[in-house]
Amino acid sequence: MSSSVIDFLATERRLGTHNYEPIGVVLSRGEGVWVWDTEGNRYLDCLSAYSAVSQGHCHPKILAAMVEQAHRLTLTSRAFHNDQLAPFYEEIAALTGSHKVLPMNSGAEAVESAIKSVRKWGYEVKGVPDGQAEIIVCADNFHGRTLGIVGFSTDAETRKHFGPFAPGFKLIPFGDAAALEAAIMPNTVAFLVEPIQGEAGVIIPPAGYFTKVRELCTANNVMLVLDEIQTGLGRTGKLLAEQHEGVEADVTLLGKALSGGFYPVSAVLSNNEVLGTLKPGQHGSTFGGNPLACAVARAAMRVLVEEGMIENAARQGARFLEGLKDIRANTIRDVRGRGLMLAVELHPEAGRARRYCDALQAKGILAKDTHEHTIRIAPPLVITGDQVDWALERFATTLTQDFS
Ligand code: IF1
Repeated sequence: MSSSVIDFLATERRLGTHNYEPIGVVLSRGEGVWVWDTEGNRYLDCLSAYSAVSQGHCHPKILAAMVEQAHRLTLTSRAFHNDQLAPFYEEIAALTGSHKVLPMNSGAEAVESAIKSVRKWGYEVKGVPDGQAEIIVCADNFHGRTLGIVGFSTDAETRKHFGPFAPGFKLIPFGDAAALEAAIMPNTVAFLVEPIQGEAGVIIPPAGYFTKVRELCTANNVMLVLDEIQTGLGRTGKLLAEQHEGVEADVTLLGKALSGGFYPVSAVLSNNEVLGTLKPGQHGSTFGGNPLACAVARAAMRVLVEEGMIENAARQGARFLEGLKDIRANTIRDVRGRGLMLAVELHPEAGRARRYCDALQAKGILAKDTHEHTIRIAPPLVITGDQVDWALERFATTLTQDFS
């Protein structure tokens, strides 16, 4: 490792908070599916910043929109109107079929905002006694890192020594509609769930699960809140993962690729019944709905659709999944995915997934492990068939490599 890389890492260790254990690479440039490190080595990015760079690194049209807007107006706060917010509302509502939009910044902020909104709806519309609203969530969920959210995490590392936590959440197993039915009580206001559990290791629910979930939520006047922050905007081969299930959420959360990786932009998408409960002064954010965020998000949504990225994710995702399934390696326990949201789960005796990610790095692929034994694979949605094949060759040699 060159001295400059060691300097970067030493400085990060000396001054930075050690809340990540990154793969040993210092990146300095990105373009499309490729990133380069400070030594000039090129890598195919199979993480896309956890699905935030779905449009490919430094997409020129999103960049141009950002630069153009940055020269004009970046932030006004919502104390004043700006000329990008209404067009952003129009375009995101048209794209997703939503009727009301709440613009926020990080994904966790969108999740927290949704929790506040459905609780308020519960008290003021459904008639739940004040302070008694319950929200059902799933084991192995990942919805962000704020105190409210980690309070209902089942991952010890995510919540250890951060308490005390807020009440009002009930845990059920993911993928089990009967458990949801049994958990719904008169004070239940919402079911908050990922269409596919990302951090848990790309866990896809049984066919028909969300159809039953939708029926149960409708029958019990419970808001279905789908966290599409990772699965949304084409990642699974459809605009929204809910479309694979043929259902419509009452509240949909977007983030990450909503900006193409240029800027923190998230949104809560719903209707007036839910978001209409938020009155002036009851919720907000300094940067939420700022003109720069809106201009970037408008461009990010535009290129996603105009450049056929969603269809490409379906096509190349199928190719990638088939190719992974064709790899004959006794290290592989399971291969799963939908669109370009894929994962390879290793047998525990194959060793930690991190070791395989390090080996992939040496072959020019950047991928990230999750929960010890799973390698998640999520390249930008602009990946070509040839690039998928190039990646598959390297996954095949790495997964059949003897690390003993
Ligand atoms: C980290 C995980 C992924 C998300 C879903 C909300 C959020 C996320 C489904 C919050 C964010 C990020 C957070 C980042 C790593 C990454 C992650 F490993 F943490 F779990 F993708 F799987 N809903 N996920 O995936 O959005 O506030 O981050 O904008 O915290 O390490 P955010």
